Amino acid sequence: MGIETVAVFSDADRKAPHVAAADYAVRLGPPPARESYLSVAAILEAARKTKATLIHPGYGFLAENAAFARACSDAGLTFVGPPADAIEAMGSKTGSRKMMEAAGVPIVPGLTRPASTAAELKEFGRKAGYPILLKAAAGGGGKGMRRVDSEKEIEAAFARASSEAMAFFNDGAVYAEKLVEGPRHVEVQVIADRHGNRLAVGERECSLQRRHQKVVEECPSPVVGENLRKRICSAALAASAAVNYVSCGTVEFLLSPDGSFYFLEMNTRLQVEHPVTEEVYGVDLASEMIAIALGEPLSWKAEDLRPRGHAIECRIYAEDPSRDFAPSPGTIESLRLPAGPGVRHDIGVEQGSTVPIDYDPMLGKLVVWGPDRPRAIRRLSRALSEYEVAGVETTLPLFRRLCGDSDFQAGRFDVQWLERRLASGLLESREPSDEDVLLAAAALSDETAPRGSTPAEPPASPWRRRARLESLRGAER
Ligand code: MV4
Repeated sequence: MGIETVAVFSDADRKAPHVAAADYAVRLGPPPARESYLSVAAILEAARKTKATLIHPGYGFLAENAAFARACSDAGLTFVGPPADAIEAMGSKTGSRKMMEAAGVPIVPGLTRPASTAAELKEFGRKAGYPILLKAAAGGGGKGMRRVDSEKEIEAAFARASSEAMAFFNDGAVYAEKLVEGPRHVEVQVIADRHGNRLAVGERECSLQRRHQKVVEECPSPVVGENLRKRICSAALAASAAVNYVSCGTVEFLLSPDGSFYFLEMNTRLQVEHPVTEEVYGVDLASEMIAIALGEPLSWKAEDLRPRGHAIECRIYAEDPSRDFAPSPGTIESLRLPAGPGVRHDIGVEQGSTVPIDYDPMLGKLVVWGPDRPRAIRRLSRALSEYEVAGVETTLPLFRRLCGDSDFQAGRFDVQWLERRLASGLLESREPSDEDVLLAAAALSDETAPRGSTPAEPPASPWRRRARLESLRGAER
């Protein structure tokens, strides 16, 4: 865009690639986020010192903080994101449900205001039928959520949900919804400019989650056809119009196995998984967001937005899947990235980078595009087999296993599938083949080879193994 950039960094990120990539860089403070990336004063001071005019908040930290958006405007800076009022309106679950109902956007049957007594919840349970779900009104991310299967559990569930909501959000308000069984998480990308133009850029499938953290995202959803896409996109546009939304945003829906969908919440920011939409729709959401903030009209029309092929994103974390996803901080000793057509890396580290314990340990995202879903999976599988990270454990082995899973290949999963599949041994070794047995025997008879059981990842192809053997023989000669 020809715009000079200023990176901000904490002491933990002084050597991070984004610092070197930007035209200027400003230190915010020590590693704790409160004193650096979450410090509004430090960020505004960095902008003042460098005479910045725009601030892009990214997708963490202050990205959905209405007070920060206002502080930017008050300081004469352009916040690259939605109006503070839209952030606020979507911040309350009960408040946003009420607005969505009024705007004709389907919401999960349930209350649109917090329950003040257990009796109100019982009345809803009797009317709607069990199971129901208690949720924190201020919540999100599944915190303070509680399933209730019968009236006799209400009192205890209400007390626990309420105290959990208090602990997490400093707001004990709780409401109830009918439980949707076996749902998928499907979300719609919306974008709007300051001139009243508003577009939906298709949906993303985000059902593959663990502890309410997305792990793999796709565009399009394998279960959304043209008809459903039209309906869910028009619901998302109505949702964003109801709060006068401007900029990039995402409307999350629960998609029931019976084909009905319900508004869950709206994320008033650019999301981590936006690249899959960019790959399939051929757009650049981040630069469009900046253009919108500068007052420009949307650069595409609805007719320009046609999905092409299929994209899949894997979130690569410095976590050890074989140890219940324990964080694995340390130094990236070596890094080899796969390349080729349809392979994209959005990555924040390089060889020699340290992964601090201070922040979310996402190293980067591998995004693969293919002409259709089966070919995107094959390309992903090949890219994963070439991807090498040494020095820290990563979630790569999980993705390698996933590519070989028949439910994943068939697109047959709901929001709980990944956790169930991890519990049923997704990461464990398969039945060893004859070849595996021979290799294990060879390893046992070799004093220098590491002892161990069957490899936890699919074996390399016989061709590759042969090539490695050949090269070892060559080294001996
Ligand atoms: C639900 C639900 C089933 N029925 N609401 C979890 C986080 C929050 N954003 C909404 N969540 C859910 N709400 C009703 N009425 C199931 C979930 C849910 C879920 C939703 C999206 C992605 C992953 C999830 C994992 C477990 C439960």
